[in-house]
Amino acid sequence: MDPLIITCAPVGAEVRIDQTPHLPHTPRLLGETARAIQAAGASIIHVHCRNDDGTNTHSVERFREAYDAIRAESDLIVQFSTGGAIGMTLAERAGVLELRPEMATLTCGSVNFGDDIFENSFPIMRGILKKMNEFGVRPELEIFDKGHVANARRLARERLLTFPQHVDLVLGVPGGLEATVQNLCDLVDDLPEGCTWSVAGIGRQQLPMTMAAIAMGGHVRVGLEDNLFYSRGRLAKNDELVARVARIASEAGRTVTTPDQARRLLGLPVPAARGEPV
Ligand code: KMH
Ligand code: ZN
Repeated sequence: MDPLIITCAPVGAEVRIDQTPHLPHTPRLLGETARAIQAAGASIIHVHCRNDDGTNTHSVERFREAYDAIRAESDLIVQFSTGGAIGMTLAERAGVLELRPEMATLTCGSVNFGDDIFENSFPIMRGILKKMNEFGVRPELEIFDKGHVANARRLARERLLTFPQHVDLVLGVPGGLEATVQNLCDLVDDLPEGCTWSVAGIGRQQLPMTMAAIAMGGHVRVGLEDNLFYSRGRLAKNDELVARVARIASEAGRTVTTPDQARRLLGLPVPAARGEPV
């Protein structure tokens, strides 16, 4: 099996700052988190931004500050969210792509999201992909439900996307596909040839989905975006969630990637400044 790529999603858009003292809601805190999660074994950081008061923002300026802070503290692959928060417009969600992060998410279809709807109509997905293609940003395909894989194939037929790609299977969102090993296997079977994949299990499903992915040869996403708790009643820190994945992987005989090893596995350029082939 390939070494394990750990993605950390440390912020998200749904967790409130009064729910946990561990949410890195400012660029400075994101920089500190980047350093800590890389030391713990993460290779990719999935970025959402907040204002100082904890409210959501997708302002280009705030993302620029966050990007600079993460870059100053780590070599992590920086993956921007284009999902943002429920209700953001296409222009807001796609605007941050002008900063040319190495990766950004593309959610491949609409999905019920608790009592809300996370809207990803074909016009929205096309709009995001056009900006990704314009700015040379690699998508990570976010799959919340079975039909989302078919939607991604349709976007490929429209020549807005090529395969293989890296895919994140987000399981256990209230309204999306449930986090079961059977569902995970079905989705993985359905992915286009050559795709790499990780799984994000929501809430208490984070740990079992992590273990399944490690055993199956997939990759793993953890972080406070998906799960607030380390164990029952005990709030998690992002770096300790990452460290736990690395420990379990090690017990199972899988090493974790460095960020540059992850870049090679995903076919992303390795920065020449580190003496690696581009
Ligand atoms: N916050 C969710 C509505 C993404 O980052 O691209 C969307 C989300 C997906 O988190
Ligand atoms: Zn996200």
